[in-house]
Amino acid sequence: MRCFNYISETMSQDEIIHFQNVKLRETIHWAWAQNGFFRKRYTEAGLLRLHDFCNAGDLIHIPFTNKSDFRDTYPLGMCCVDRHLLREMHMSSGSTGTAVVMAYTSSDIEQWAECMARCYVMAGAAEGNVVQITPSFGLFNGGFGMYHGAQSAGLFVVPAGSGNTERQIKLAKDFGTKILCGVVSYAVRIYEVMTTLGLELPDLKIGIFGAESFSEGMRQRIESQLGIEAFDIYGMTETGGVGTLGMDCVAHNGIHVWEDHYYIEIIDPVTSKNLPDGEQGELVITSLSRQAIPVIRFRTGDLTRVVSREKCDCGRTHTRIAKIAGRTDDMLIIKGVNFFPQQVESALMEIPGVLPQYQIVIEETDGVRDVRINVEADESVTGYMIEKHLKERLGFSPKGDIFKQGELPRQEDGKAKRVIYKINE
Ligand code: DLL
Repeated sequence: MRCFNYISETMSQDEIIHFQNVKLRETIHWAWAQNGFFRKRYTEAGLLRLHDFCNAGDLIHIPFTNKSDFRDTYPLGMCCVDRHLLREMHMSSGSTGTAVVMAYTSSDIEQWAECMARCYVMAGAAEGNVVQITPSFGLFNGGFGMYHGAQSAGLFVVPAGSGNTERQIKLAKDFGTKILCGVVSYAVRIYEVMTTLGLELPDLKIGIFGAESFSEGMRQRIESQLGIEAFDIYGMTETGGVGTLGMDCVAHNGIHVWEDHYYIEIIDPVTSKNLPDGEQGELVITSLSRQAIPVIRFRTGDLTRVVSREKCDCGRTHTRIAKIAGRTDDMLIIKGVNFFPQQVESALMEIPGVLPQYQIVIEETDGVRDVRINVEADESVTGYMIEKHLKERLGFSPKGDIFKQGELPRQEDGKAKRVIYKINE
């Protein structure tokens, strides 16, 4: 078994717990000492003396943080170091348009690179392999994170950035790209452009994709289309970017969270109470080694569950969580039925002949919501087939239209917009 950091990736759960307790204390104390935002929060919650915080069991006394805290303190109100120690920043605007900023010291960049390098090696990357990075190199954390990690893992980077898909395919052929990285929908786009233009498939081996809804059905489609093994990489601006929260391994049975860098909790999104392993809830993260902007009990909004804390077949010991099932703020309620966009994706990918381009259109007329599911499919697929399958899977049968390949809008840059809201006046 090859690891980027064998000792850290295979330490026993007892060692992990001990290590986490030490690092949790350090992080809580660090934030208290360095930034009034955290001090005020702790004090308001009744934590008057730092010595009251001893180990993970005391976390329940620490208040949660969330995206609004980042937005309210824009740009650097939660920063815990002197500004002259900052070396990089990234930012996500999210659907509301208000920015969430993450800033990095050089130690934070090293920590990010280490997490991302572990992901590359976990996927099978070896020194000198060519990695093509397709997210943009800009405020979005995807491009730079994949770059920092590739440098640490000793890979040869083709920093293609976003868009210009025809050139991406040529680069992959000319430079012998082995590892293709990007957002999920871009993997679909690359295959589509290849087939539309009749281009020959580059000899790719590994795909590392994330940043969006990524059903198992979609993962398998991408694998068979591009002839690669596809991995589900996870991370977010607030935790330090792509790869910080881990990836699935060759066993493809859950995402290994880098637990020596992040402490995870799963809570009931409504009651905020901690849930036992196995139950789906909202993922809450406390960073253990981030300097500039640590996250403390950060409510990610992402829904998942603990799959296993046992040693994995791959030899790694870090806890596995399930694929992200959706976001707490993504849940759609139509005519009394609750569902997540990813459930629609999973159901659609089960229908042979349905292509991986779809839209969930929420129409609201006089305050009443309805949904249409538009999807691209080949001629063998009928509207009845889709309605019947969605009824079986979701419990209701939304109407929608079938489009030919290439008819639904595409995005070459950033995350695909799958859910569209239309208010009819
Ligand atoms: O999307 C980081 C990233 C870049 C991950 C490239 C993977 C690949 P943000 O823009 O801050 O950062 O968005 C973070 O995207 O809270 C999830 O809701 C979603 N997300 C990220 N990875 C996955 C995934 C990047 N593998 C938000 N599966 C997160 C499902 C994901 N959702």
